[in-house]
Amino acid sequence: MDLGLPHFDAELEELGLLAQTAGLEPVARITCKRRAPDAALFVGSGKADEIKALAEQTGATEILFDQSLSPAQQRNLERHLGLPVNDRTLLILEIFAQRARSHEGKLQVELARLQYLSTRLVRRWSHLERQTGGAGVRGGPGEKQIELDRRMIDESIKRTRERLVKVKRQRQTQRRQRERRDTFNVSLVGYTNAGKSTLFNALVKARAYAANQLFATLDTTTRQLYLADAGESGRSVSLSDTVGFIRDLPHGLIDAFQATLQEATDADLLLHVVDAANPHYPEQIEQVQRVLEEIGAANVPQVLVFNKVDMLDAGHTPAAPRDTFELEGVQVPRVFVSAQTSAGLPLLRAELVRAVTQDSAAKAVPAPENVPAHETPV
Ligand SMILES: Nc1nc2c(ncn2[C@@H]2O[C@H](COP(=O)(O)OP(=O)(O)OP(=O)(O)O)[C@@H](O)[C@H]2O)c(=O)[nH]1
Ligand SMILES: [Mg+2]
Repeated sequence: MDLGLPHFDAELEELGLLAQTAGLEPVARITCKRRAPDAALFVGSGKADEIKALAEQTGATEILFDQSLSPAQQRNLERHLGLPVNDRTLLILEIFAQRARSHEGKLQVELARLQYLSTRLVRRWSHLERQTGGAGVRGGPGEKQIELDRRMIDESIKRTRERLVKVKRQRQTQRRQRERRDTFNVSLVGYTNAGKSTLFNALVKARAYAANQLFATLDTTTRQLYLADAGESGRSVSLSDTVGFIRDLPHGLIDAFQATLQEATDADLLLHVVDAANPHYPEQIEQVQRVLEEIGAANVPQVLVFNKVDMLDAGHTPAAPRDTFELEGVQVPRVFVSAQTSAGLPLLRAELVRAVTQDSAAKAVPAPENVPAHETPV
């Protein structure tokens, strides 16, 4: 069951898909309008009773909120409804925990979970601090316990970070080796479920896990892609498939997945894959742009790949298979493809060849000529 404002239909749909990805089955949804969330229950008590009745009627075993709940609201709701209550952030964390396969992925998820937990404790802690008398008496056992928990969590965060730094260092060594090989690095980015892995497989004839789920991919896979038409002897580029983005990606996750997301920051070119058959693709493009900014990849050149053209209705088929699309005031090349039927893939390859050739040309120019006269080369 989910809760949100009526005009956030798409967001509720996405919450449902997230729930399914986590192995839950949505049985009912309920929305409510409120000027401000209730401090104790998030919703009003009348609405809470309504949720309870609906849950009983549908046999729901868990309640999901699309919005973030404070620890107090979560506890109060669980008490009021007699069922476990979770929010979107927790759901995403749960999915990441289920999906993580590599050592690095597991460490990243663990770090995100610990960070989430630690913010909750901080809030609960300040909540207790404000009370004098009552349950959280100053210096009482509850307070000591929280301080103990805090210290343990801080310790775990520190340890997990250190382990991650080690793994990251290995990754960076690999990256440096790649740079030495003078490879052109292409990264697939895009909203979750846009078809990145399917496109990756179609381009490099690999078999990365693709599924109609959110966050099917958590770990980065990289393969060489040979472009016969690039230059006299052809050239190979390295193509990486990586984790998908989603609106309001929990902040701890961005931080924890920095190493994985770094793949995009270090790329020479981003193939920004868009699910063109999803009516909400403009919002999804915007969300992806926001994450790219956050990880410092906003200035990496992009090619927009409008995927799933095989699913477009007759009235919505593109006028031209290749054009440009305005992205934050910049005209970006756009190609329409279907990763599933391979339609448009030759055009996409041609786009890659163009980018690689341009890059080679730029690199072929002797360095001093690249420097404007008024600047001193260092
Ligand atoms: N009809 C159609 N379906 C596609 C196409 N490309 C991908 N799909 C489907 O879309 C779903 C998601 O594809 P994935 O390749 O797993 O998407 P992704 O972007 O890698 O998703 P995450 O790893 O979860 O972020 C799968 O069910 C694919 O079969 C396409 O061109 N046409
Ligand atoms: Mg994928």
